This record gives sequence, structure tokens and C-alpha cells, in this order.
Amino acid sequence: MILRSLVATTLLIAGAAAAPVIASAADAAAHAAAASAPAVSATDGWLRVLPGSLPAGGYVTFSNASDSAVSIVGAESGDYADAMIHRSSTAGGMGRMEMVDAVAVPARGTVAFSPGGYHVMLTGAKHPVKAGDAVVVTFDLSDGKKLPVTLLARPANATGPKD
Ligand SMILES: [Cu+2]
Repeated sequence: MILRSLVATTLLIAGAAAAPVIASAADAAAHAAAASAPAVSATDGWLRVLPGSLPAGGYVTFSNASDSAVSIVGAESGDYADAMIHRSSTAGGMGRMEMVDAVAVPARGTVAFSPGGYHVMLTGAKHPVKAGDAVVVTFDLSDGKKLPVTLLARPANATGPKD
């Protein structure tokens, strides 16, 4: 009787000890995968080119495949002197935009930069950019990674990446 209960207790302890080992091995594998693959990816990048030296608004959808939120915290482009993260709004009935320090891409979620909302504002084109051109904007992420995104230049009347 005593022996049987000892065996049962030993099995319970062994079972309890084994579970965390398996979990931490899976954790380590997940972390290894997260370290090699970028958490955030981008699709549907495009740029609205306005006449003359007017700034161009860049739009893109970011997806976060990781279990933690990652923020877009900055941008730069070799084709423009400056790239800023902005948000447009119509507060008070007036179209306006403000600088944004960080845009969160939720864990396992997406965030869209789109006309009327978030955009990357590109100013000081270093050479003429016309519809059909491809412009690379590199976004800075809060996890320290950089995400280069190719934006397709589209005419002033475009409202999306393909229309
Ligand atoms: Cu702007």
C-alpha cells in the first residue's frame, strides 16, 4: 500500500517536471523563429504623386505575425530628403495632419496606412518621381528591425494601390 502510493507520487512528480521542459523547448523554438523571421511584413504599398514639389503621401498595410505588438516608429527613403509618419484627420471640419511618433501593429493583426488616415509623408524628392515608378521606403520598427517596402507611384487621382 505504501509502496504503491510512493510510486504514484513519483509518477506525478515526474509528470509535473516533464511538462515545463516540453513547454520551454517549444518556447525556445518559437523565439528562434521570431529572431530570424521579421515579425512585420507589408503589402499593397503605393505612393500618391502630386504635381511639382508637393509632398507625396505613401500608403501600405502592415501585418504582424508575432505574439507581441510592434510599432512603426520612423521611415526614410533614398529618393526623398525626408520621410515622416503622419495622421490625417478632419477634426473640426478642417483637413489637417499631425506628426505621429509610433503606430502600433497589433499582435497577430494589421494596420493600414491609407488616404485620410496614417501615411508616410515624403518631401524633397531628389529626382522627379512619376506614376509607374517604384520608390523604396524603409520603415523603422520598435523591435529594432528595418522593413524596406516598395511603393508603387500612382497619379494624383488614385485612391488605392490598383484603382
Ligand atoms: Cu502628411
